[in-house]
Amino acid sequence: MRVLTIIPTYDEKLSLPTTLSRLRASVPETDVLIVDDNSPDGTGVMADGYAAEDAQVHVLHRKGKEGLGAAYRAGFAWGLERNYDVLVEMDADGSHRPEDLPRLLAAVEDGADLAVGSRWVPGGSVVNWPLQRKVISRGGSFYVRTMLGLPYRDATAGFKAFRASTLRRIDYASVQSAGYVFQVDLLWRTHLAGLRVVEVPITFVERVAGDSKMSGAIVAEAMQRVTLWGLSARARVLKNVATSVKR
Ligand SMILES: Nc1nc2c(ncn2[C@@H]2O[C@H](COP(=O)(O)OP(=O)(O)O)[C@@H](O)[C@H]2O)c(=O)[nH]1
Ligand SMILES: [Mg+2]
Repeated sequence: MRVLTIIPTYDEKLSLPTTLSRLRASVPETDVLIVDDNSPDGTGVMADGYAAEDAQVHVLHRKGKEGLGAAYRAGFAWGLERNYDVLVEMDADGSHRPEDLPRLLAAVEDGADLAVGSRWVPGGSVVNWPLQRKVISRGGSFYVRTMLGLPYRDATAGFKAFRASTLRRIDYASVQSAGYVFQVDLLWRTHLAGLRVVEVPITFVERVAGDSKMSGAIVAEAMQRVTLWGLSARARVLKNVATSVKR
């Protein structure tokens, strides 16, 4: 399996060096693509330095901050064009431990179409999160599961390993979501396509350096979209029932 790990960055100069060296040590066979949105702190320049030293590290420079969804869409396109078999999503800030990646990749090798690094299955956990973030994440996952009828515990997870065929099948390029709801969108599409999703327990460690890019606008976008998807799925079911009753 040729694996590409995609790391989106916005002002991650303090975290990138550690994350990258841990990743190269834990999974030496993976190529790496850093997708930088022209970080004001110079993360992109730093990434170019790593790419110059290491043939397995690549950088995709984007003009400005367009959100996580746009960064990943560009990263997926880059990787699929180059025929990688597995495309991994991983945060730059150390929250997704590179040491957990081998277990995600093993799940894909065992037949998963999508392996999700999950905080909320037995064996999974979160370290150093304030209560507020825990409530947002668990509440968000609960809302998503209920609205969309998803059977997964961690519906907003961002540490994922996709089989290339999964991304092609779900037409990832047509995903409109900008912020973190992008992750829900991908999971929902994978589920609707009837593909095999496996949750792998991970330990999520809150960043020790730099600032979170999470914002009220990101949460609002997520709530809005999930509600809309859930309601339209219900409307479709009702319409089908009405049609079959008429017959
Ligand atoms: N390229 C790019 N990366 C982003 C953007 N927003 C967030 N990220 C990256 O996405 C990852 C997760 O963001 P983070 O701020 O840690 O979110 P949190 O963990 O939910 O607090 C980090 O690697 C960020 O640098 C963006 O607009 N563009
Ligand atoms: Mg983070």
